[in-house]
Order: sequence, then C-alpha cells, then structure tokens
Amino acid sequence: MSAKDLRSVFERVNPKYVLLLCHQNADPDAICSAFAFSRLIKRLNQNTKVDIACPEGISKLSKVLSKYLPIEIMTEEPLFEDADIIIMLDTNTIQQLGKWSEKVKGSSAYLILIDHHASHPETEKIVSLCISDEKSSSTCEIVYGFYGELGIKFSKEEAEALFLGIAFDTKHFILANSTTFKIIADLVNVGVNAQESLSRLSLPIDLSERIARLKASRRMKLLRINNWLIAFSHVRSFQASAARAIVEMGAHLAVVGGQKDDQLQISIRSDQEFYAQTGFHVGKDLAKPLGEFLHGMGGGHSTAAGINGTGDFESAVKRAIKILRTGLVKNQNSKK
Ligand SMILES: [Mn+2]
Repeated sequence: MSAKDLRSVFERVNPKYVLLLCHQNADPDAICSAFAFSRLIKRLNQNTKVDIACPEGISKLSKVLSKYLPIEIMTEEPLFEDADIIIMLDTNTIQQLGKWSEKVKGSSAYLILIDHHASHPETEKIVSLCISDEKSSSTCEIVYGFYGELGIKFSKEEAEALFLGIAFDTKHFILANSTTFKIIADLVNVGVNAQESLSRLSLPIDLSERIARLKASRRMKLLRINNWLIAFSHVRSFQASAARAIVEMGAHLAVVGGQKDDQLQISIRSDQEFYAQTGFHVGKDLAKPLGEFLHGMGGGHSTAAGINGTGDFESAVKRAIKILRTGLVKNQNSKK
C-alpha cells in the first residue's frame, strides 16, 4: 500500500469533503501528520474541503503546536454524513475515537487508515485501505513518504510540522533509525531550524501532572519476575506520564490504570533493555490480550501501549501478571 493507492482512491472517489481523524488526546504526531496530509490533499485537488477533527480534544502540547503552526482542529463532532473519505491517522483502534467510533463504523464514506502502530485486526476489517508501516518511527514519517512518492515539494511549515511529529514520536530522536535521520536531514534542508523546533516540544510540567506522577509512585506495587521489575499503580489522570516516570525511576515495565466509573484506561511503558532482552512487545503481547479481557481494545508499540476497556483495575492487574509470567517464560525459552 502506498501513495499510488491513495491517489487512485482519490481519483476514483473524487471527494468533495475529506475528514481527517486523530485519536483522543491527539499527540503532535497525530495532529502534525493530519496537517501535512491535509495540505497534500489540497495539492492533489484544490476544491476538496478538508477538516481535521479530534474527539474529546487534543493534548496540551498539541494545543501549543497547533497555535504555533497554525493547525485548525475541530473538537466538536464533524458532519460524518457529508464525508466522502474519512482518514484515521495515528489511530490504530476505532475505540480511540471515543464517542465518534460508532459514527465512523456506520459511515458510508471510504475509510482509510494511515498509521505506524501494529495494525489491529478488528480495525483492518472495517477500513477499505490500510496504510500501516510498523517500521516507520511515526505517522509523520509515512506522510513524508507520500510527498516524495507523489513528487510534491514541502512548504516550510509542512516540513516543520513533519519534523515536530517525528521528533515527538522518537522521543527527540532516541528511537530514530537511519531512515529517520535521512528524513530529518531533508526537512532541515527545506528550512526547518532543528534547535528551535525541538525546544517547542518541551512544556513545563504542570502541578496536576506532578501530583499524579508522585501519587502513582506512592501507590506503586512492585513485582519481580526473573530479574525483571514490574510495577503496577493507579491514578485518575496522567496514566501515561506516571508510567513513564516509574520506568525512569527504575522499573523495567510499568502498568498504570485509571478508573472512571466502569471505564478503565491503562498505560503501559517498558524500557528498551527489557524489550531488547525479552522480546516482549507491550503492544502485542500485553495491551492487546488485556484489552480483550477488559471487553475493550488495546495496542501500541514495543515499549509503549494503551488500553481502553471496562472493569476494575485489580482484576486487570491479576490478568496482566498472568500474561507477563507466561510471556516472559515463553520468551526466555525461545531465546535459549
Ligand atoms: Mn504516532
């Protein structure tokens, strides 16, 4: 699947209105890839109306960046029935669209997925065209490729948006590979000021996030499987930030949940050493089965994943421990 397939879909459908959707609490990779992609559509067909919409708002950093670039983002419900093509970016499960997921499922629009997460079989079932590349560092990297394939030059702000999305998803290039660096070099050549752009990705941590991180570490339960330290904790918000903080403190893997009524959100993070030595992929090996257990969905990357489901966190923890014990023994055996 490539830009050629995309172009032929656009030629066939000849859309008047295209709707670009990002996941809940959209991060810079999501909004920046949507922005660059919206510009690409305009180049292909000037008369197409394009909207970028994100259910339940975007992340705090995304808000700052969307003002800077600027990117216009709808957070109120768009007119799904008017859309000829709907494109989900950086969103590998339909659940990540929150209240809008049913509308998307029921829509008669041509549905496309562009993502760099391990694609979810249930999502694959409902989309007509799936462009997913797990080797890409970010959705922005995939969109970068479309420009090249279609022979379209970047404006400075498009290049800057792609740079910001890639820098964010690679944790300031810690996770970048040689392809990523080549892309970054190209974007810098187009006129992106790397130092200045990078500085736009650091936000001061606000008080509520600090409190969530500290509460999560106070409530943490630690488990040792072989020589791996696995931490479990819960906070009402900032689960991802708390899980990251616990891994930074020294846990190999952290599972942090947050319960609102019977809705359960869980973030999982592990460190690179853990993944390199065990091959345990938190997206596929933990978030996915745990998401199913919680009657929801889970997925993500090798060292970062999330789950939306229902149930109580205690039983999720029990199940997670079971999965981890089995998974780590299995991986240990296959390594021998
Ligand atoms: Mn991403």
